[in-house]
Amino acid sequence: MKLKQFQSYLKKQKIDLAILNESDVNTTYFTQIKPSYSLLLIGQRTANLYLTKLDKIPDLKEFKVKVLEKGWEKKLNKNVKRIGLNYASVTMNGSRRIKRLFPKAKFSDISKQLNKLRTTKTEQECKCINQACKITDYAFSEMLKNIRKLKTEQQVADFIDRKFKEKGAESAFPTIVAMGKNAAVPHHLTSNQKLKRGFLLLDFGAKYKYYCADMSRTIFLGTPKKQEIEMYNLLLNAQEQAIKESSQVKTFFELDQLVRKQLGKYSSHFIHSLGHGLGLEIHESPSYIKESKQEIKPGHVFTIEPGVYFPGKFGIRIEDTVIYNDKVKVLTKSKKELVCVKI
Ligand SMILES: [Mn+2]
Repeated sequence: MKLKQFQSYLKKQKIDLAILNESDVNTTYFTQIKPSYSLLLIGQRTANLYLTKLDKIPDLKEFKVKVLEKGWEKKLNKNVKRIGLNYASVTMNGSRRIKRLFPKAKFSDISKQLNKLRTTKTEQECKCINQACKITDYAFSEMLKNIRKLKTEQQVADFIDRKFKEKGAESAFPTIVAMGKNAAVPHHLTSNQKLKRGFLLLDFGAKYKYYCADMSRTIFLGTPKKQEIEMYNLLLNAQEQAIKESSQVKTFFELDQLVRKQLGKYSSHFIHSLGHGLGLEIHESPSYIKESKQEIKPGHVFTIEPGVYFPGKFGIRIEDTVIYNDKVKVLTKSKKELVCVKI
């Protein structure tokens, strides 16, 4: 992904070599593989991927793949003057080791550039994210068909995770299933709580070919009261309004503010930001926070997920993964009208 673009950045910045360490997700970005251990060395005209003997040696078009054997470092060109490191990922130990390999080199931070590349998704990335979203929709509809057989939060989560695996995917993050007052905690840890009357919040997403989807739906077990229906619809309207008006605003923060306005007196119960970018990671650029001043641009993939939380009582969140081109296209297509399940 975007190797040439990154190499021209290195040239412009007079960085001779960028080194990505073993756990850097950007190695997967450039190579579209995920070795168990690797070092990626990208020069202005070279790209070498070092692997251990433990992984299958892949056939990559844009990369020379080499094995980390004893003395591998002796073959490195020690004359590099400037090295780019991802300060957001490299550890103290890792950077010390690199400095020992290249004692004369100076170091620069390339983390901002890596984020910038990844913020605008390529067509191939969009395909993977779209597929991850489809699998997420599938898992949800299968779960709804089977919910009366499921007895606890954990059983619901396990069911969803199994459906991901069935489709060659995995969970992008631990599936959240939160019953009743548990849903007032936005990141509730799924437990053995029995299902009972009330709102049931589900927040889950498949990861397909390393790319994430993220969706939340809140359903009702039993028959909701008028007040409960009203609260749900208030939130749903705010979420759909945000989708509609995303092309009318400039920045992510403005979109966030729009939803708060819409929620009126309940906006104090909306205790997190409107969403986040996602791709290889479940949380990545772009960001909704005010300080980021990030504009909504074509190729951005992000979530729109307002929520309202009433401690000790219940919580509701409705979330879609979307892509922006000239307007927002919703990739998670599960229906959002309140689903009520007889218990
Ligand atoms: Mn999310």
